[in-house]
This record gives sequence, structure tokens and C-alpha cells, in this order.
Amino acid sequence: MVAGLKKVMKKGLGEMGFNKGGGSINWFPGHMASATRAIRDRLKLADLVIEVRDSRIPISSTNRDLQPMLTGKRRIIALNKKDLANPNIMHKWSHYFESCKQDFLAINAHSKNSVQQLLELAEFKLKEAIIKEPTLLIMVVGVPNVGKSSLINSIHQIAATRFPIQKKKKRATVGPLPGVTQDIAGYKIAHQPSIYVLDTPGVLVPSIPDIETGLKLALTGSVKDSVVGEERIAQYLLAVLNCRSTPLHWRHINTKGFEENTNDKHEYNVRDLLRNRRKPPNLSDVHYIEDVVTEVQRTLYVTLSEFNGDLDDENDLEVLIAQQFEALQKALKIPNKASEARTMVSKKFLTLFRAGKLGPFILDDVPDVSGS
Ligand SMILES: Nc1nc2c(ncn2[C@@H]2O[C@H](COP(=O)(O)OP(=O)(O)OP(=O)(O)O)[C@@H](O)[C@H]2O)c(=O)[nH]1
Ligand SMILES: [Mg+2]
Repeated sequence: MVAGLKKVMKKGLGEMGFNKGGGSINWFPGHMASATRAIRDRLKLADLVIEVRDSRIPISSTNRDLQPMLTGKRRIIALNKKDLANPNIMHKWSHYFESCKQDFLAINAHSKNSVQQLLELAEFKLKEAIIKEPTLLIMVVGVPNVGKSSLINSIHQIAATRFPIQKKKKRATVGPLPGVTQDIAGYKIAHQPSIYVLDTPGVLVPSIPDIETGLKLALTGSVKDSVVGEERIAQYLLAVLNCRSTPLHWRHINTKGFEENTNDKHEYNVRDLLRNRRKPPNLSDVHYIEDVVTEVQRTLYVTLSEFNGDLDDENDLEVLIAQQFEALQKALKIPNKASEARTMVSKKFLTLFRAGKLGPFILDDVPDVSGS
């Protein structure tokens, strides 16, 4: 199955390379080179590093260039966004990290409980230093958009309940696109000893040798969509879902409820998923999001189950993906004539995936550590 996926990726991406000088695509923004240098400098001083990765891609969200420095430090790998990752497969990753003797924790940066557990592990790792040192530095590093600043805000919030921090509490800026944090900033979370956590800009390596790693980073939002193009990312997502037969698990989807609602004229925009997180959701919006998800899943189930080709064959897989783009256009009610229809389909489809509406996923395979 994977053979078709690999060929489709190569064909779809053509000559595109994930490297600094590759074509006209500037995917390694200028600030990243200087940020990487600044992070390296500060790492020398750090007493503990929390390396944040994305739970959906525990290996692909590694910054390989920083690894030699990180392995020489007290380090915790925080696999963030665990709410978006398949918990059954996460168990296998737990075994993997344990077998590597690497301290790690799967977390959700928005959950106080989860962050509390991470803080307990950090405190445990620092217990000797806490007795000796008057000041300690914890650095939070990772590729863009994995949730470093969200984690810092949660840590800071928990710290504020333990001791009065500053008069006016600083908050790290958080956002759905990569590249939000551009400067290193410190947040005091304890005194006696004084403990500071440093938020850092997300940094990637200047060259990603493997196309699939680049696509996974794009799919999970570490690389800007405009760099790879929404269509390519959506095509990759469809290829992954088909090759894993995921849509066949959606055969139970009840189409009846959807058909009953199709006459309703309510306008629904998938982008609304990302807005107004704090506002309680309007019940009718919730129903419409559910309807859209149902219809997308049903569409992918029908197209895959009726497909007679060979998913190992790149051409067959491409035909299926083309059919699915057309079917999704109808499912998402994008007008036939829209010149940007494929881009619109891709954007909406990606938004659903990224919000976890298509279910939890882990895209990386657990490395084989049996030594065979
Ligand atoms: N579902 C989910 N979303 C999260 C979680 N943590 C952060 N996010 C979201 O992920 C997006 C990126 O979060 P940030 O905290 O800005 O990520 P960052 O690593 O600081 O990003 P850069 O500063 O660009 O490197 C935001 O939309 C957050 O709300 C999590 O545990 N689960
Ligand atoms: Mg940030």
C-alpha cells in the first residue's frame, strides 16, 4: 500500500525540495536562522529543556539540528496536542520512548491536569539543582506551531496560583499559524530558587531531506500552507487515509440524519471552527459542523469502497484522489464553477483534519527497536 503513496508524493511534488534555496519557495523564513543561533546560545545555560513535539508526528516534529545539544542536557520530550492523537497508538509510542530511556509525557497544553503532570516531572528532574542553585532556567523549544507558547501560558497560570508572580501577568502570544513567536522571552514561575521558563520561536532545519517529513509538518501546521500549497497537502492527506483504509471504518456513518437537514439554508463556514473558542458554541453551529463531518466521511467511504483499482499503483491512487476531490466539492457545497474550487475543498478538508474532526491520528510509524 505504501508504495502507491510514496510514488504519488514524488509525482505530486515534482521538483519541489524542502530546502532553503529550493526554487522560488522560501520556506525557511529569515528569522529562523538567527533564532536557531540564539536558541543554541541560551541552551548552554539551560538547566532543563522541554522539547515540545506534535503527538501526531513524534519523530517528524524533531528538529534534527538541535538534537546533539538537546541530548546532552536534562530533557523532557512533551508530545503535545495529545487530544488530536490516536490514544491506542500513543501507547506504542510510550513503549518506544521508555525503551530509549527518554523522559517524555504526552500532554494537552490546554489541560491544567496535563501541564501539572509535566511540571511534576520537571521538578523531579531538577530536584538536585533546586537545592543548590539560586536561579534555574527551563527552556521550551520545538518546531513551529507545536504549542510551546500555549504550554508556557498554562505553566505560568499554574505558577500564579502558587506565588504572586508579577503585578501584571505577561501572556505569550498564541496563534493557529506557524511563526507566531519571533523572540525569546522569559517568564518567572517560582522564587527561592527563582525559576524562569523561556519561550522560544519555533525553528525548523534549513533542509528537510525527506519529502514525507515535510508533508507531515505541513499537514500538522508547522510549515505554512502557502509553502507547499493546500492542494498538495490535502492530496497527501487523502493518500494517507486511503492507504490506511481509514474511510472504510466510517461505513457506520448514518446518512439519514444528514439527508433530513440538507434543505436547511444555514450558511456554514469551516473556518468558524477556529474562531471564538471561548464563546459557548451555538447549538445549530455544532449540528452543522457535525453534518459537514458526516458528509465528508460518508463521501470518502463511498468513493473508496466503490474503487476497483489498486492502491499500490500510483496512477490508480491518483484517479481515486481526483474522484474524491470532486465528491468532496459537492459534499462541502462548493459551487461547480468556483475557479479556486480545489483550493477551497483543500482548505476546508484540512481545517476539519486539523481540528480533529476526522478523528485522532498518528502519522509517524513507531520505529522498530527490536534490533532486528
Ligand atoms: N488541539 C490542541 N491544540 C493546541 C494544543 N496546544 C496548542 N494548541 C493550538 O496550537 C496552535 C499553536 O499554538 P502556539 O502555542 O502558538 O504554538 P507555538 O509552538 O508557540 O508556535 P510558534 O510560536 O509559531 O512556534 C494554537 O492554535 C493553539 O491553540 C493542544 O494541546 N491541543
Ligand atoms: Mg509561540
